[in-house]
Amino acid sequence: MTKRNPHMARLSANYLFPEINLRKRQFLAQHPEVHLISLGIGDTTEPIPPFITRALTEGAAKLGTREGYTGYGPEQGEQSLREQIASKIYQNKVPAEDIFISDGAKCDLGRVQMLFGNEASIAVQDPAYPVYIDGSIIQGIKTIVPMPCNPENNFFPCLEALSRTDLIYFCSPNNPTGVAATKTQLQQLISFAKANRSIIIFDSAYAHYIQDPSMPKSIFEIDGAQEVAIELGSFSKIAGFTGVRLGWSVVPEALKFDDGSSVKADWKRVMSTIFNGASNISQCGGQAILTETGWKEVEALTTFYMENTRLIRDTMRRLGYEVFGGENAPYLWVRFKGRHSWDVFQEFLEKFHVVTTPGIGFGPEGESFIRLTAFGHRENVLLALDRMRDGKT
Ligand code: PL4
Repeated sequence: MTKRNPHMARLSANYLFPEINLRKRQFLAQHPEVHLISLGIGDTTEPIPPFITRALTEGAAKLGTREGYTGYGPEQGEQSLREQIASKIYQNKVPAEDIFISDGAKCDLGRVQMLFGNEASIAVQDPAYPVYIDGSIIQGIKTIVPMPCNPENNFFPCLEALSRTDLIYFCSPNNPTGVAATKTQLQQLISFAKANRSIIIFDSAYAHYIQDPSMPKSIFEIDGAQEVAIELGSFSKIAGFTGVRLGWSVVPEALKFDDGSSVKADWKRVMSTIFNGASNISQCGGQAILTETGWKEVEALTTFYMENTRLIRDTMRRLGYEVFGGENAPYLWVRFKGRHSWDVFQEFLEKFHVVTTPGIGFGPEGESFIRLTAFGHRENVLLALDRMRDGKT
C-alpha cells in the first residue's frame, strides 16, 4: 500500500473554517427555523461594483471571439497589471519585475513554503491565520516558534525573547486581532530579521483597510525590507474577489538565500513549474480595480465594511464587551477572560444566533477570545447587534 504523508497526522482533524461550517450546519439541522447571522468566516458579502463587473464580463466575452481569445498567459501575469500594482499599490517602491500575479494569497502561502524546504524553522504570530502553521506542517516543517501577541504587548511580539528562525510569518493588519503594526514596529521587525538573517513572509491581505495614514500598508514602505521580505497581497478583500481569485506576491531582486543565490529566481522556477497563471478574466477585473474609476468603487466598499466594523465595535463596547482591533481592519477581537473560546462561540450561536470564530482556532493565545468579522450585509450586522443588546452574554 502507498504510505500517507506522515505529516498529515500532525494536523488537527479539521481545518478551522470547515469545522465552523460543520457546527453551523449541525445547529441549523436542529433549529431549521432560526435565521443565523454569520460574523464568522471572513468572506466578503457585497456585490462587486459595476465598473469592475463590466471588465470581468467583457474579459469573458472576448474569449468567445477569434480576435479576443487568449490561452495560457505570461507566467508572471499580465505585464500591464503588474505595472498597475507597482504604481497604485506600491507607489513604484516596488518594480513590476518583482511582482508575480497569482490566484490569491492563500495559494501563494502554500507555494512559498516550497522555496525553503522542510528543514526551515518558522516563527508565527500567535494568534494567526491557521494556514501559516497548517501549511508548514503539511510540508514537514518541525520547528515552529510562536510569537505571542496579546493585549499586554499591544499585539506586537516581544522580539528580544524570540529565538532565531529561518522564516517569520507576519500579517498586518492582523487576522484575527484586527490590529495593524506601526512603522516603528515594522522597522524593529526588519532589524530583527536582518540581525538573524531571517526572511519575513509579510501577509498584507487586509492592507486596504488601514485608515490611519501613518500606518504602513506594505512592508516595502520601510527601508531595508527589500533584503529581508516577501509580501503576499490579495484582491479578495479589496474588491470582493474571494470567489474570483486574484492576488500577487512581491519577491525582491535583492532578497538572497544564505549562499547568495536569488530567492526571486527560485520563486520564478516554482511558479512556472506548479502554477499556470491567474485566470485571464480575473486579471481583466484586476486591471479595472486599479483604474481611477475602479479604485473609487473599491474605496466605497471598504468604507461600507469599515462602517460595519465601527458599528460592531462601538455597540459591543457600550454593552461592556472588551473589544480590540477594528480600527484599521475588518476584524474585532473580543475577550472573555477565563472562558474557553469554543464555549463562547457556542453561546453566541445558541443565544444570539450569531456565528463567530473561536479564538483558539488561531493559536493558544486566542483562547478566551472570539473573532467577529465586519463582512456582512448592514441589516444583518444591525440585527446581530440588536440581539446582543437584548440579551448580553
Ligand atoms: C476562509 C491573513 C479568511 N476558505 O483569498 P485569498 O486567498 O487571497 O486570501 C486568504 C487569506 C490570506 N491571508 C489572510 C487571510 O485572513 C485570508 C483569508 N482568511 C478568514 O476568515 O480568516 C477566510 C477564511 C477561507 C480560507 O481558509 O482562507
